[in-house]
Amino acid sequence: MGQTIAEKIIAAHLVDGEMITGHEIGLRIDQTLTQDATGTMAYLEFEAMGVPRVRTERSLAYIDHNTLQSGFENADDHRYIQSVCAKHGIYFSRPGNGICHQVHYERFGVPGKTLIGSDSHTPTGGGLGMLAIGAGGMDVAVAMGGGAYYIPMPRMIFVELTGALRDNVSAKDIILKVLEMLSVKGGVGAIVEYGGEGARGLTVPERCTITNMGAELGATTSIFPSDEATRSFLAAEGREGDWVPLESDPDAEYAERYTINLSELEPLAACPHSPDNVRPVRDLADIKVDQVCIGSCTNSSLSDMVKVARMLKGKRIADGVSLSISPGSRQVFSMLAESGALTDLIDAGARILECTCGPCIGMGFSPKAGGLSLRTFNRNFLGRSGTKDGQVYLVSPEAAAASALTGYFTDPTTLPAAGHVDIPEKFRINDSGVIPPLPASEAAAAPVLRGPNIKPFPETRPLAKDIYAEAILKVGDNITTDHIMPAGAKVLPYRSNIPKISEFCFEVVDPTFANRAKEAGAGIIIGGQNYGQGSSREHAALAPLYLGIKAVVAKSFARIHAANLVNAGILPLTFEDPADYDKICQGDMLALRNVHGGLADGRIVMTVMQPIETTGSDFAGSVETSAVFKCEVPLVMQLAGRQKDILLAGGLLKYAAMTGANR
Ligand code: MIC
Ligand code: SF4
Repeated sequence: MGQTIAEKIIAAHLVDGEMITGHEIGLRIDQTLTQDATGTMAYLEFEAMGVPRVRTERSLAYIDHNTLQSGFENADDHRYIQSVCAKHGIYFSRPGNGICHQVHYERFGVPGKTLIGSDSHTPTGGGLGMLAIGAGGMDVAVAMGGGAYYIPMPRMIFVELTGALRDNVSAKDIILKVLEMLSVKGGVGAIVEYGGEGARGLTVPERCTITNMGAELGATTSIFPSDEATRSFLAAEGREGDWVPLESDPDAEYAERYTINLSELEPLAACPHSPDNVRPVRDLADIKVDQVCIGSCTNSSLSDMVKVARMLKGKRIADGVSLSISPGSRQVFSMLAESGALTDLIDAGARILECTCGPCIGMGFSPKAGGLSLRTFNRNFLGRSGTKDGQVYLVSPEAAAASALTGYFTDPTTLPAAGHVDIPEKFRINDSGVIPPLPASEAAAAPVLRGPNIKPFPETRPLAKDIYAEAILKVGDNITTDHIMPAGAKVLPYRSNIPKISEFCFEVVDPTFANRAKEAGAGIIIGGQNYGQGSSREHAALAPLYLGIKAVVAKSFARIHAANLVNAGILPLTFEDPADYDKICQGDMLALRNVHGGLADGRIVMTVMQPIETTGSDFAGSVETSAVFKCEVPLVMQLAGRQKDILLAGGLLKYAAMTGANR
């Protein structure tokens, strides 16, 4: 039987397991990346493993998420990461050098290689024909130490692109269409491969827009063939030698197939507060816009920026709009400057921000109260912009530029065409923003520099035999890691300080949660479908761990978050019958007995008790609580054997130390 592109790369990197859909497989990892917001933890974990030098072909640490440095905390994190990199064989991309995913595909990504990154948009590299997967920091730490990376073998989805994009319709509209078709859950457990005539006509940066936002489908990753377009992109980056051809076999089998005719596609927008809440831009026409943000790892390539500059050239943005532009990398920024396009953007009234994530993760540029913000980004989750009632819509750069000009939602196909932007013959190459590690001979003596904000990661514990805990929080479907562990300018400085950051846990959902959980000492969270979608941040597991959360019971989980829970030693459980979700109320007392036996069986029955308040018999009339039996709820533990062992050991780091999994 023929193979898909992903199956070929998996087969070439398989070190454990069989390629049977749903079965756990272990992959050899060629490259890793981290960013600063997840990187400090990942490197603390890597240090704890005691491996002197990374064992990958190439590992990089990017500083791109938190560069505000309002206080010593971020600067300390940057310095810590830089010193770890120098010592342990990791390349360090300085703040201002660009957003990790953009810089990585420009300068380091290689078709056919495996990459894992402690950021959920690592699949961006799939636009270059890499098998690029987002992971938790601990998994990245283990991979840096030479250990395998484990995932359930994904099913294969094929999206055939036919026809060609019309003027001012763009790659962003393709992925928004896929999100409309498949939803934020449609890609869970799958790799999405793109092909067909329409795919061949897309440049690498356009492909990377699509693979980037495949993360919002919940997909393990997305991938394009490595073809002539890939070769010319790499040649323009001075890296033609990295090119290898890659395509699926004609008789490759896919679990699902979809077709999108690009000629019929129109500009789309994802409406608040979910990337799959997609509507045509023309339906939203005439809604007033307060701010427009262009950039992020989805849409900050040179061609994205040049198109915007062409549309804005000689014009002025509307008085009621504030426009920010964050070029994706120093390469993009310097080429915009050199070509004069930057002047067109500045003259039109744009505010030029650093080459970082910026507003995408709420690092400044939050909209006004209730403000409507049009963004070329990939996520519009509640509160992520930094303004709780901000209304964030996700659009293409063309729709963003058109709307910035008019001050209202504007279908860009009603304006003159921005035209196609070809890949230049040569990009401007300047790698001075990437600092290589010290040679091994000097590394041993090099110090690791820690500031006072850098605290050790919380103690994980071997899985308890019995768990008795309160249903400390009950939440609905599609809870994102932005709900669990918010980001933004106020919280990000504490990414290396779990005790402090845990104070913000679930803040947007229930500001009393952190205190209640800590006081209770033990808690279980009840969730709906797709619990933990979004970011790879393991803080969404480590903060609950610190607050005493023992298990999360949900209708279903997002892949990276479920893995992070296991890595932190928290039990992820799913309802055998999703209707049982309705039987549990926040505040109920829950009992899981003989958890180890349940783990072995893959199933456990949870006893639910309802607390009742009884007035105590003492003279003070104090209130006491006792509980009465309510029901029993069967739960499933959908875990691979290795994950069970990780839980029993008390998390991935302890497991790796016991088994030498990182050796
Ligand atoms: C995101 O887009 O949500 C982030 C911020 O890049 C996260 C990583 C993080 O929380 O640090 C992600 O996507 O994994
Ligand atoms: Fe940064 Fe936003 Fe991309 Fe996350 S999605 S890596 S915050 S630009």
